[in-house]
Amino acid sequence: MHKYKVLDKNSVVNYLFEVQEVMEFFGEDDFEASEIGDGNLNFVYLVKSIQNPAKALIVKQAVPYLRCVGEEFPLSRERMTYEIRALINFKKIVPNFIPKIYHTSEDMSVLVMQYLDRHIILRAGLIDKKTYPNMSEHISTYLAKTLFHTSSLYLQSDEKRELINKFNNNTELCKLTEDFVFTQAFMLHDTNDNDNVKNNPLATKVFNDMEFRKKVLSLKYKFMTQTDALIHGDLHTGSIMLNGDETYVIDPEFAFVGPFGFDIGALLANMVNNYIHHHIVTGDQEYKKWLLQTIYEILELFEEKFFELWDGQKNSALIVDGYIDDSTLESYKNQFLKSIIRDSVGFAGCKMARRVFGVAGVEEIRGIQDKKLRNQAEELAIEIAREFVMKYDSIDSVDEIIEIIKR
Ligand code: ADP
Ligand code: SR1
Ligand code: MG
Repeated sequence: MHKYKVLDKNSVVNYLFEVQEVMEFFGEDDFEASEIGDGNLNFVYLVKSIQNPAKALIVKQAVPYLRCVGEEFPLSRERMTYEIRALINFKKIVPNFIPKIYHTSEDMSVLVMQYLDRHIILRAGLIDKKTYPNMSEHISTYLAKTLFHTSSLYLQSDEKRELINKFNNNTELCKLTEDFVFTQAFMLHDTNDNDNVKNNPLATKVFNDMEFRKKVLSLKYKFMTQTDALIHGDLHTGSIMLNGDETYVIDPEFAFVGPFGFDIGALLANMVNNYIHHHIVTGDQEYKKWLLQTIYEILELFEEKFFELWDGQKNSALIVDGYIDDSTLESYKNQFLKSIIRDSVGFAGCKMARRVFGVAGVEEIRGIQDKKLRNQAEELAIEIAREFVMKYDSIDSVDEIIEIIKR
C-alpha cells in the first residue's frame, strides 16, 4: 500500500524498484525514465533498460489536475481507477487489442503496461497519409465485441447492474464530456479557444444556432441517461495505436456504461476531421478515398459483427429464448442496429463541432498554420457536423453518411 504522491522521471524509477512484475521484466538490467505524455490529462513515462534499450515499459500516472490546463484546473486522480478497471474488462473481451498490463495501483493512480514500440498513434499516421489495411477489420471487431459483451443483449440483469455499479461513478470525466463535448463549445465560454472566437463570423453563427443547440440537447440527454454498454468514452484517433499488422486501444479513462453509439461516433468524427484536413490542406484524392472506404468498412463491418454476436446469443437480460418469433426478432434487431448507427452519427456531429472552437482542438484543424485554410477547414467541419446533428435520427444507411461527408 502506497501513499499517493506525484511521480517524476526520477521517483518513478524508485517506485518501480518495489514492483515485482517490473523487476522481473527488467531482470538484472538498470532502467531509466523519460516523460513522453502528449495527452490532455495525464503523465506518461517511457521506462527503458539502460543495457538493452529495446526492453521498455510504459508507466502512466493520473495527477489531481488537468494536465493541459495545469494545477488551476483540479480533477481528481480517481480517473485512473476507471482506466484500470476498463482496461481489465476490455482485456478479457478483446485481448489482442489491449496492451499487456504489468501492474496497477489505484492508491498511486498508476498503470504499468506494454510499450507499443512498433506502433504509432492513429492520428499521426492519418495526418501522414499512412494506410492501414487491417484497421477497419480490427476496429469493427473491437467495437462490436466490447459493446455487445457489456450490454443487456449479452449479460444477465444482475451482471449488467454490477457493471454499472463499477463504472458509473466516473462522475468527473462524464461531466467533462457533458461540458466540453455537448455544451461549452457551442456558446461563449471562457474554456473555448477564445482568440479564434473573437470577431469570427463562423463562431457567431454557431453560437446563435438554436436549432443546432436544441438537437445537441437530445444527444446530450442520451449521453447522460442511456446505459447501453461499457464504452471507452474517448475513442478519438489519439486513443488508438497501430501498425500494418496490429491495432491497440489505449486510454479508456472516460469509460462508463453509456450509449452504444458514443465510441463509434467519436471515431467517425475524428476520421472525418482528418478527411477535412486532407481535403483542404493536402488535396490528396487517393488518400481521401481510402479514408472514406475505411469509414464505410468500419460501420458496415461493425453492424455485421454485432448482428453475428447477437445471433449467437439466445438468452440475455433483454430477450429470453422463445419470447419472440424469428422474423419479428430479425426486424427488431434491424431497427436496433439502425438506431445505434443513427446515434453514432449524432454523437459524431457533436464531437466534430466541439473540436472547432472548444477547449481541445485537433491537430488536423487547429494545427493548420495558414489562417485562410484553417478557416476553410473549420467551415467544412461545422457544415458536416451540423448536418450530422440535424439529420442523425433519420439516417437510413452508411451510404448516406458517406454522401454527407463527400458533399
Ligand atoms: P492521456 O490520458 O493524457 O490522454 P494517453 O493515454 O493518451 O494519455 O497517452 C499519451 C501518449 O503517451 C500517447 O499519445 C502515446 O504517444 C503515449 N503512450 C501511451 N500509452 C502508450 C503505450 N502503451 N505504448 C506507447 N506509447 C504510449
Ligand atoms: C481538456 S480535456 C479535453 C478532452 O481531452 C480528452 O481527450 C477528452 O476528449 C476531453 O474532452
Ligand atoms: Mg489520450
